Amino acid sequence: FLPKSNELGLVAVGFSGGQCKPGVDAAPMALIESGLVDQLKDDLEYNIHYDGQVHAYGDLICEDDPDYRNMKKPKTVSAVTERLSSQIYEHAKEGRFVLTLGGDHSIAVGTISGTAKAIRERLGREMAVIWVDAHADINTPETSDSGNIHGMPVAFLTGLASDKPGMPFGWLKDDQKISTKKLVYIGLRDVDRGEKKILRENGIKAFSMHDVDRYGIGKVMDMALGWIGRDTPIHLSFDIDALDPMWAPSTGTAVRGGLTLREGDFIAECVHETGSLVALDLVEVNPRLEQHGAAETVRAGVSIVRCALGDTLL
Ligand code: EXY
Ligand code: MN
Ligand code: MN
Ligand code: MN
Repeated sequence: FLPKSNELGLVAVGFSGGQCKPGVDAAPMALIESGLVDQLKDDLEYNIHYDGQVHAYGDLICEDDPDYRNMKKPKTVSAVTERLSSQIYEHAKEGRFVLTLGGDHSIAVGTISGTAKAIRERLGREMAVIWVDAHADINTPETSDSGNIHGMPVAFLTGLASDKPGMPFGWLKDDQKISTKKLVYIGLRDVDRGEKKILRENGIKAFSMHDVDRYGIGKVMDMALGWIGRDTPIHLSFDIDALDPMWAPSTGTAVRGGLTLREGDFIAECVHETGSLVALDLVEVNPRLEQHGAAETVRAGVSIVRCALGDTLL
Protein backbone atom coordinates (compact mmCIF):
# COMPACT_ATOMS: atom_id res chain seq x y z
CA PHE A 1 0.00 0.00 0.00
CA LEU A 2 3.04 2.25 0.32
CA PRO A 3 4.74 2.93 -2.99
CA LYS A 4 8.39 1.97 -2.75
CA SER A 5 10.53 5.08 -2.52
CA ASN A 6 14.16 5.82 -1.89
CA GLU A 7 13.54 9.45 -1.03
CA LEU A 8 14.67 10.19 2.51
CA GLY A 9 14.27 13.39 4.54
CA LEU A 10 16.87 13.77 7.27
CA VAL A 11 16.45 16.11 10.23
CA ALA A 12 19.31 16.53 12.71
CA VAL A 13 18.04 17.76 16.05
CA GLY A 14 20.68 18.96 18.50
CA PHE A 15 18.27 19.48 21.37
CA SER A 16 18.71 18.45 25.01
CA GLY A 17 16.06 20.53 26.81
CA GLY A 18 13.75 17.62 27.65
CA GLN A 19 16.15 16.46 30.33
CA CYS A 20 19.04 17.82 32.40
CA LYS A 21 22.29 16.31 31.09
CA PRO A 22 24.19 18.25 28.43
CA GLY A 23 25.72 16.35 25.51
CA VAL A 24 22.77 14.59 23.88
CA ASP A 25 22.70 17.55 21.48
CA ALA A 26 26.08 16.41 20.13
CA ALA A 27 24.70 13.08 18.94
CA PRO A 28 23.54 14.01 15.41
CA MET A 29 27.01 15.31 14.51
CA ALA A 30 28.69 12.25 16.04
CA LEU A 31 26.39 9.93 14.08
CA ILE A 32 26.95 11.83 10.83
CA GLU A 33 30.72 12.03 11.37
CA SER A 34 30.85 8.30 11.86
CA GLY A 35 29.63 7.97 8.27
CA LEU A 36 25.90 7.35 8.67
CA VAL A 37 24.72 9.65 5.89
CA ASP A 38 27.34 8.47 3.42
CA GLN A 39 26.39 4.87 4.14
CA LEU A 40 22.72 5.58 3.53
CA LYS A 41 23.62 7.19 0.21
CA ASP A 42 26.29 4.84 -1.06
CA ASP A 43 25.38 1.44 0.42
CA LEU A 44 21.60 1.71 0.69
CA GLU A 45 21.07 4.06 -2.28
CA TYR A 46 18.83 6.63 -0.67
CA ASN A 47 18.34 10.04 -2.20
CA ILE A 48 18.82 12.23 0.85
CA HIS A 49 17.07 15.55 1.44
CA TYR A 50 19.08 17.24 4.18
CA ASP A 51 19.52 20.94 4.89
CA GLY A 52 23.08 20.25 6.08
CA GLN A 53 22.62 21.58 9.58
CA VAL A 54 22.19 20.32 13.10
CA HIS A 55 19.26 22.37 14.40
CA ALA A 56 19.83 23.84 17.85
CA TYR A 57 16.74 26.12 17.70
CA GLY A 58 18.65 28.89 19.46
CA ASP A 59 15.89 31.38 18.62
CA LEU A 60 13.38 29.26 20.51
CA ILE A 61 15.32 28.72 23.73
CA CYS A 62 13.52 30.74 26.42
CA GLU A 63 15.62 32.29 29.17
CA ASP A 64 12.49 32.96 31.21
CA ASP A 65 10.94 29.51 31.29
CA PRO A 66 9.66 28.64 34.78
CA ASP A 67 8.21 25.25 35.65
CA TYR A 68 4.58 24.85 34.62
CA ARG A 69 2.41 21.94 35.77
CA ASN A 70 5.67 20.50 37.16
CA MET A 71 7.28 20.49 33.66
CA LYS A 72 10.84 21.75 33.31
CA LYS A 73 11.47 24.20 30.42
CA PRO A 74 7.88 23.89 29.13
CA LYS A 75 7.98 26.88 26.78
CA THR A 76 11.27 25.90 25.18
CA VAL A 77 10.40 22.24 24.65
CA SER A 78 6.97 23.18 23.33
CA ALA A 79 8.34 25.73 20.86
CA VAL A 80 11.11 23.42 19.61
CA THR A 81 8.80 20.45 19.12
CA GLU A 82 6.22 22.61 17.35
CA ARG A 83 8.87 23.85 14.89
CA LEU A 84 10.22 20.31 14.44
CA SER A 85 6.71 19.01 13.80
CA SER A 86 6.38 21.23 10.75
CA GLN A 87 9.88 20.31 9.50
CA ILE A 88 8.95 16.63 9.69
CA TYR A 89 5.55 17.25 8.12
CA GLU A 90 7.14 19.00 5.13
CA HIS A 91 9.23 15.89 4.38
CA ALA A 92 6.48 13.36 5.08
CA LYS A 93 3.87 15.09 2.94
CA GLU A 94 6.20 14.66 -0.07
CA GLY A 95 6.13 10.92 0.56
CA ARG A 96 9.68 10.81 1.90
CA PHE A 97 10.80 8.47 4.63
CA VAL A 98 11.73 10.73 7.56
CA LEU A 99 14.83 10.03 9.64
CA THR A 100 15.35 12.15 12.75
CA LEU A 101 18.59 12.06 14.68
CA GLY A 102 18.14 13.39 18.24
CA GLY A 103 18.42 14.81 20.69
CA ASP A 104 16.54 13.68 23.77
CA HIS A 105 13.24 11.82 23.49
CA SER A 106 11.06 14.91 24.07
CA ILE A 107 11.59 15.63 20.36
CA ALA A 108 9.24 12.74 19.53
CA VAL A 109 6.38 15.14 20.27
CA GLY A 110 7.53 16.94 17.12
CA THR A 111 8.46 13.98 14.94
CA ILE A 112 5.40 11.80 15.56
CA SER A 113 2.92 14.68 15.34
CA GLY A 114 4.46 15.66 12.00
CA THR A 115 4.26 12.20 10.43
CA ALA A 116 0.83 11.40 11.94
CA LYS A 117 -0.66 14.47 10.25
CA ALA A 118 1.04 13.86 6.89
CA ILE A 119 0.05 10.18 6.83
CA ARG A 120 -3.58 11.05 7.61
CA GLU A 121 -3.62 13.53 4.75
CA ARG A 122 -1.75 11.40 2.21
CA LEU A 123 -3.11 7.94 2.95
CA GLY A 124 -6.24 8.65 4.98
CA ARG A 125 -4.92 6.32 7.64
CA GLU A 126 -4.02 6.35 11.26
CA MET A 127 -0.37 5.58 11.86
CA ALA A 128 1.02 3.11 14.41
CA VAL A 129 4.01 3.79 16.66
CA ILE A 130 6.55 1.25 17.87
CA TRP A 131 8.36 2.73 20.86
CA VAL A 132 11.58 0.87 21.70
CA ASP A 133 12.85 2.03 25.08
CA ALA A 134 13.79 1.00 28.61
CA HIS A 135 11.17 3.58 29.67
CA ALA A 136 7.55 4.18 28.73
CA ASP A 137 7.88 8.00 28.46
CA ILE A 138 4.14 8.23 29.16
CA ASN A 139 4.13 10.26 32.38
CA THR A 140 1.67 13.12 32.47
CA PRO A 141 3.03 16.31 34.01
CA GLU A 142 1.12 15.30 37.14
CA THR A 143 2.46 11.72 37.42
CA SER A 144 6.09 12.67 36.65
CA ASP A 145 8.50 12.77 39.57
CA SER A 146 11.33 14.37 37.61
CA GLY A 147 9.45 17.01 35.61
CA ASN A 148 11.70 16.10 32.65
CA ILE A 149 9.63 16.28 29.48
CA HIS A 150 11.55 13.42 27.79
CA GLY A 151 9.60 11.20 30.20
CA MET A 152 6.25 12.56 28.88
CA PRO A 153 6.08 12.66 25.05
CA VAL A 154 3.75 9.68 24.67
CA ALA A 155 1.23 11.20 27.09
CA PHE A 156 0.93 14.34 24.94
CA LEU A 157 0.94 12.44 21.64
CA THR A 158 -1.91 10.16 22.72
CA GLY A 159 -3.93 12.97 24.31
CA LEU A 160 -3.61 11.43 27.79
CA ALA A 161 -2.08 14.78 28.68
CA SER A 162 -2.98 18.03 26.98
CA ASP A 163 -2.79 21.79 27.33
CA LYS A 164 -5.27 24.49 26.38
CA PRO A 165 -4.52 26.54 23.24
CA GLY A 166 -1.99 29.22 24.07
CA MET A 167 -0.35 27.10 26.76
CA PRO A 168 2.68 24.83 26.17
CA PHE A 169 1.67 21.87 23.94
CA GLY A 170 -1.69 23.54 23.30
CA TRP A 171 -0.53 23.60 19.66
CA LEU A 172 -0.98 19.83 19.33
CA LYS A 173 -4.17 19.18 17.35
CA ASP A 174 -6.15 15.94 17.07
CA ASP A 175 -4.88 15.20 13.54
CA GLN A 176 -1.32 15.21 14.94
CA LYS A 177 -2.05 12.65 17.65
CA ILE A 178 -1.99 8.86 17.74
CA SER A 179 -4.26 6.24 19.24
CA THR A 180 -3.24 4.30 22.35
CA LYS A 181 -4.53 1.24 20.46
CA LYS A 182 -1.90 1.67 17.76
CA LEU A 183 1.02 2.07 20.15
CA VAL A 184 3.36 -0.83 20.98
CA TYR A 185 6.30 -0.79 23.37
CA ILE A 186 9.34 -3.07 23.28
CA GLY A 187 12.18 -3.30 25.82
CA LEU A 188 10.54 -1.76 28.90
CA ARG A 189 12.22 -2.30 32.26
CA ASP A 190 12.05 0.99 34.18
CA VAL A 191 8.45 2.10 34.28
CA ASP A 192 7.18 4.43 37.02
CA ARG A 193 4.18 3.45 39.16
CA GLY A 194 1.93 6.10 37.65
CA GLU A 195 2.97 4.98 34.17
CA LYS A 196 2.10 1.34 34.90
CA LYS A 197 -1.36 2.47 35.89
CA ILE A 198 -1.71 4.45 32.64
CA LEU A 199 -0.58 1.46 30.55
CA ARG A 200 -3.02 -0.85 32.35
CA GLU A 201 -6.03 1.43 32.30
CA ASN A 202 -5.65 2.20 28.61
CA GLY A 203 -4.95 -1.37 27.49
CA ILE A 204 -1.66 -0.32 25.88
CA LYS A 205 0.35 -3.15 24.29
CA ALA A 206 3.78 -3.47 25.87
CA PHE A 207 6.52 -6.08 25.62
CA SER A 208 8.88 -5.73 28.57
CA MET A 209 12.30 -7.35 28.89
CA HIS A 210 10.46 -10.13 30.75
CA ASP A 211 8.55 -10.86 27.55
CA VAL A 212 11.75 -10.76 25.50
CA ASP A 213 13.25 -13.33 27.90
CA ARG A 214 10.15 -15.53 27.89
CA TYR A 215 9.30 -15.59 24.19
CA GLY A 216 12.50 -14.51 22.49
CA ILE A 217 12.75 -11.44 20.29
CA GLY A 218 11.45 -13.30 17.20
CA LYS A 219 8.10 -14.13 18.78
CA VAL A 220 7.88 -10.69 20.38
CA MET A 221 8.23 -9.06 16.95
CA ASP A 222 5.57 -11.38 15.48
CA MET A 223 3.20 -10.40 18.29
CA ALA A 224 4.05 -6.68 18.10
CA LEU A 225 3.54 -6.49 14.33
CA GLY A 226 0.46 -8.73 14.57
CA TRP A 227 -1.07 -6.27 17.03
CA ILE A 228 -0.51 -3.39 14.62
CA GLY A 229 -1.82 -5.34 11.64
CA ARG A 230 -0.74 -5.38 8.01
CA ASP A 231 -0.79 -2.31 5.81
CA THR A 232 -0.58 0.15 8.68
CA PRO A 233 2.06 2.89 8.38
CA ILE A 234 4.59 2.62 11.20
CA HIS A 235 6.69 5.27 12.93
CA LEU A 236 9.57 3.67 14.86
CA SER A 237 10.87 5.70 17.79
CA PHE A 238 14.07 4.10 19.00
CA ASP A 239 15.64 5.21 22.28
CA ILE A 240 19.21 3.90 22.42
CA ASP A 241 18.74 3.17 26.16
CA ALA A 242 16.57 0.21 25.13
CA LEU A 243 19.91 -1.52 24.52
CA ASP A 244 21.82 -2.86 27.48
CA PRO A 245 24.48 -0.42 28.77
CA MET A 246 27.00 -3.08 27.74
CA TRP A 247 26.28 -2.01 24.13
CA ALA A 248 25.12 1.54 24.64
CA PRO A 249 26.62 3.02 27.82
CA SER A 250 26.61 6.67 26.68
CA THR A 251 23.03 7.64 27.38
CA GLY A 252 21.43 9.79 30.06
CA THR A 253 19.22 7.24 31.79
CA ALA A 254 20.94 3.87 31.32
CA VAL A 255 19.20 0.83 32.82
CA ARG A 256 20.78 -2.60 33.13
CA GLY A 257 19.12 -5.71 31.77
CA GLY A 258 18.40 -4.44 28.27
CA LEU A 259 18.38 -5.65 24.69
CA THR A 260 21.51 -7.00 23.06
CA LEU A 261 22.89 -5.22 20.03
CA ARG A 262 21.53 -7.99 17.79
CA GLU A 263 18.07 -7.83 19.38
CA GLY A 264 18.00 -4.09 18.69
CA ASP A 265 19.08 -4.58 15.10
CA PHE A 266 16.58 -7.44 14.71
CA ILE A 267 13.70 -5.19 15.79
CA ALA A 268 14.76 -2.63 13.19
CA GLU A 269 15.14 -5.32 10.51
CA CYS A 270 11.68 -6.76 11.20
CA VAL A 271 10.03 -3.36 11.04
CA HIS A 272 11.80 -2.63 7.75
CA GLU A 273 10.61 -5.96 6.33
CA THR A 274 6.97 -4.96 6.80
CA GLY A 275 7.42 -2.38 4.03
CA SER A 276 5.25 -0.08 6.17
CA LEU A 277 7.90 1.97 7.95
CA VAL A 278 7.43 5.68 7.25
CA ALA A 279 9.70 7.31 9.84
CA LEU A 280 12.44 6.58 12.36
CA ASP A 281 13.73 8.54 15.35
CA LEU A 282 17.04 7.64 16.95
CA VAL A 283 17.35 9.41 20.28
CA GLU A 284 19.19 9.71 23.60
CA VAL A 285 22.72 8.94 22.36
CA ASN A 286 24.93 11.17 24.54
CA PRO A 287 28.54 11.09 23.35
CA ARG A 288 29.62 13.29 26.30
CA LEU A 289 28.74 10.61 28.87
CA GLU A 290 30.93 7.56 29.53
CA GLN A 291 33.69 8.81 27.25
CA HIS A 292 35.00 5.28 26.75
CA GLY A 293 31.68 3.95 25.60
CA ALA A 294 30.76 6.88 23.37
CA ALA A 295 32.15 5.43 20.14
CA GLU A 296 30.45 2.09 20.85
CA THR A 297 27.14 3.82 21.52
CA VAL A 298 27.37 5.84 18.32
CA ARG A 299 28.21 2.67 16.40
CA ALA A 300 25.18 0.93 17.88
CA GLY A 301 23.02 3.86 16.78
CA VAL A 302 24.38 3.74 13.24
CA SER A 303 23.67 0.04 13.11
CA ILE A 304 20.04 0.43 14.24
CA VAL A 305 19.43 3.09 11.57
CA ARG A 306 21.03 0.99 8.82
CA CYS A 307 18.92 -2.03 9.76
CA ALA A 308 15.70 -0.02 9.84
CA LEU A 309 16.53 1.37 6.41
CA GLY A 310 16.99 -1.98 4.78
CA ASP A 311 20.54 -3.15 5.37
CA THR A 312 20.62 -6.96 5.42
CA LEU A 313 23.19 -9.43 6.70
CA LEU A 314 23.24 -11.39 3.44
N1 EXY B 1 10.32 7.79 34.02
C1 EXY B 1 11.39 8.69 34.35
C2 EXY B 1 10.93 10.14 34.27
O1 EXY B 1 9.81 10.38 33.85
O2 EXY B 1 11.71 11.01 34.61
C3 EXY B 1 12.58 8.45 33.45
C4 EXY B 1 12.35 8.85 32.03
C5 EXY B 1 13.55 8.58 31.17
C6 EXY B 1 13.16 8.91 29.79
C7 EXY B 1 14.17 8.39 28.85
C8 EXY B 1 14.09 8.91 27.53
O3 EXY B 1 13.59 7.53 27.83
MN1 MN C 1 12.79 7.43 25.73
MN1 MN D 1 14.62 5.69 27.71
MN1 MN E 1 12.33 5.00 37.46
